[in-house]
Formats: sequence, structure tokens, C-alpha cells
Amino acid sequence: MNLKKLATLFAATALFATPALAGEHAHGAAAGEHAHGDAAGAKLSKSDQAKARTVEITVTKAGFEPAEVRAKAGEPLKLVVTRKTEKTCATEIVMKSEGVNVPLPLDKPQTVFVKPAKPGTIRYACGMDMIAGKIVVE
Ligand SMILES: [Cu+2]
Repeated sequence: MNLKKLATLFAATALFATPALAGEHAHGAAAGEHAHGDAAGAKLSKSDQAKARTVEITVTKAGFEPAEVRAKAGEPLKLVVTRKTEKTCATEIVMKSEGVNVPLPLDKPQTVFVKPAKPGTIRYACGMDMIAGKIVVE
């Protein structure tokens, strides 16, 4: 008897709680991702984000400047990327190996956190992979 009552109570609670939770999640995720455009940053811990070295990157008619950034393996980086021209197809920055794809609205600095895991090269490019630069990791 007790068990059955408990089970009923549990079921009722679960039914009650589920729609509310689902609603909150959908709302929060959509609003957050679109407002900031820095979904990439979510992968780094708060402490990594706090100690990340800031690297400014601009997009001009010439492409990404600088086209080469040097870093150390395990070093968190905060890339602040600003597109300063309409005459480019680089309206987003894509780093395939890091799962980064962040839109670059004109003249609005976008923050992209990355933490290179191992020595090598991380390519950053436009969506078509034509205009590009690289992070050289030592
Ligand atoms: Cu392109």
C-alpha cells in the first residue's frame, strides 16, 4: 500500500515537473546563444575564461589580421574578433577542429574562447574556408 502510494506521488511529481523544466530550457538556450553568438565560449571553464590571454583579430579587405597567432598547448585564448569591412565574405569565423562557428556582425567585437589541446595548427576561416588564418600551437 505504502509503495503504491509513493509510486503514484512520484509519477504525479514527475508529470508536474517535466513540462516546466523543458519550457525553461528551450527558452534559456535559444535566448543565450543568439544574443551573444559565443557558443564556443561555453566549452571553457570560468577560470580558464578568466585567465585567457586576449588576442585581437580583425577582418579587413585583406582578410584576417593577424593571419597567424602563436600560442602554447593548454593555454586558454580569448579571441576578440571584429569584422571591419563589408567587402569580405568572412562574415563568420569557423574553426572546424574546435567546433567553432561564430557570426561576425559588422563592427561588433565577438568573443571566441579556445584552448589548444596539443601542439599543431588550428585553422580559422570564413564559412567557405577561403579567407583564413591559423593559430600555431607550440
Ligand atoms: Cu569566404
